[in-house]
Amino acid sequence: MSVVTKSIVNADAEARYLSPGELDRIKSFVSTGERRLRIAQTLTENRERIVKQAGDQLFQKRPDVVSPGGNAYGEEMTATCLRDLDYYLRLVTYGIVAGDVTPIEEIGLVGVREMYNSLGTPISAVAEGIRAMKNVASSLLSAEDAAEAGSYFDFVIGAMQ
Ligand SMILES: CCC1=C(C)/C(=C/C2=NC(=C\c3[nH]c(/C=C4\NC(=O)[C@H](C)[C@H]4CC)c(C)c3CCC(=O)O)/C(CCC(=O)O)=C2C)NC1=O
Repeated sequence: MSVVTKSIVNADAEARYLSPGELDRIKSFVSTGERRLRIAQTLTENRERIVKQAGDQLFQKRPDVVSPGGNAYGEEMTATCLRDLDYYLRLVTYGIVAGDVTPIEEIGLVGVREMYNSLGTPISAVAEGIRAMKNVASSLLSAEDAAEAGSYFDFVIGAMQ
């Protein structure tokens, strides 16, 4: 939920007007809107390149995951691994547009450790892949935009530590 929807739900539950604090937060959400949309657009347009390059970097750093016995070994498993990176990039764009990490958390992080443990996927390597996506994405953005986008990638990485 964006801060707009959230504030309205909270205010209406108490049948009150939006408070000055809520209006301030909405003002900041609206004033950063153009920048957040620009970032989301760049990431969306470059999604294939970001995922591909991040995958290459990950498999260079962690050759074990694509070696025999590795969780992403074989064409099909490697493709599934890249698909997971693509999922997280998509969720990061949701967070950036909403100005809120809640969509990332609810769709992609609740129960994620248990899930990867049960699949035998090394979560540290997934985090490494997200870190690589952050670096590739940053190279496509201005420093200011990269810092904004970076905080959402960091949120995902943090949940996988
Ligand atoms: C949008 C929210 C969402 C997420 C996050 C998600 C993840 C997800 N990744 C999966 C599998 C997988 N995930 C990976 C990923 C990797 N293995 C590695 O060694 C690498 C480190 C890493 C890539 C970075 C692999 C290889 C599998 C297949 C594992 C298997 O079938 O044994 C599965 C099991 C079912 C399937 O194969 O599709 C799920 C549910 N699904 C979702 O709907």
